Amino acid sequence: MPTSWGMGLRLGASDPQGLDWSAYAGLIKHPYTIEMIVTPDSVGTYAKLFETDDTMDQGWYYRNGFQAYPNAPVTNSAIISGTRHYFTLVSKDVSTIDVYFQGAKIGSTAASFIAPPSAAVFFRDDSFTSRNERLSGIVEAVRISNVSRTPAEIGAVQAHLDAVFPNDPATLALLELNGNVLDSSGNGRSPILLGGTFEPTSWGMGLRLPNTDPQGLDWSAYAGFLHPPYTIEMVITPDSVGCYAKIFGINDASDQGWYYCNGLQPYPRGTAVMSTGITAGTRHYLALVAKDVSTVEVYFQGVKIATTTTPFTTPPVGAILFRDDSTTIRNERLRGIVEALRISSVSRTPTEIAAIQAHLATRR
Ligand SMILES: [Ca+2]
Ligand SMILES: [Ca+2]
Ligand SMILES: [Ca+2]
Repeated sequence: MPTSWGMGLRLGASDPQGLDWSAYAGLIKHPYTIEMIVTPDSVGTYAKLFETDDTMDQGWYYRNGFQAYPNAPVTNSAIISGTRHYFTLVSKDVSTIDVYFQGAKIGSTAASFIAPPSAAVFFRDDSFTSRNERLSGIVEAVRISNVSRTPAEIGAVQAHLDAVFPNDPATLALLELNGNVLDSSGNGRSPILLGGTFEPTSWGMGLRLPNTDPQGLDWSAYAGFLHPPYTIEMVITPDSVGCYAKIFGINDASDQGWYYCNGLQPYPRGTAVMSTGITAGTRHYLALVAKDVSTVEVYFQGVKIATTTTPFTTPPVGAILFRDDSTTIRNERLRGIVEALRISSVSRTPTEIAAIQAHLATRR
């Protein structure tokens, strides 16, 4: 069925289910790594992930965590149903594995088998328990490797899974904000972090604005790129959308810029952009698509809601995000969390913007 990464294998309705890779089980010898991306419907009772003998109860299960039965479970409070799990099982020797969850190591355990195993069956319960310990959920992808994947490699896969925006040659800067403000486009255009902290979100991490000054990001070193065509895309969950909360400014001492003000306010030159969906406490995907030096199209949740006037002369002299200016005593302060930001050298198309919204919609 369709998933945020193409399609996945839906399991749980009946037996037989799962995948039999036994023809190649002999390849699973130390060092090996097995990675799987699973969104389970339940993690509470036994749900089998991997076995090396279809008649035996031994193997890997969900059981309020990850369990290489009959060994003690490796628990983690984030292993819950209905969310996507990236598990990485890395061999330490022929009978022991390190367990990684969402890109980070959460424990080590005996592996339930001595590598290489005689069989390799994924996502099917054994006949010993009458095939009742059945995984229900969606499997997104599986990778089996003949090396011990490194923490850096595993972290990179997780970062890929958590990416809101794809990277491409038109990307000027790409900030996923998953614990840092590094530009992951490869262009090296990271902003200065003026203030904020990082906290877990459904797409990795986001920048929590502290509601004290200084806060936000300073991208002024690259403001000269903001000459049409360009697009600024932001994913923000604001605590308030009341007047005024600054999103983007051109100068630390200038009141001009983009604000929340019930809707969006391109102050002082444009007209307010209103949408009933622009409310506090919900995640907003905003795309500001510059068409020419004075015209900007505003997209909200993947849909164009207005065409208005750019509130400043382009290119701006600076580019300060999520911090109010000194003119209004820094009181027009945005509160909330910023999930990701992309700045592009093109006018992103309605199709591109709708695709980002569809991708975002796969996680609340
Ligand atoms: Ca079983
Ligand atoms: Ca202001
Ligand atoms: Ca993020």
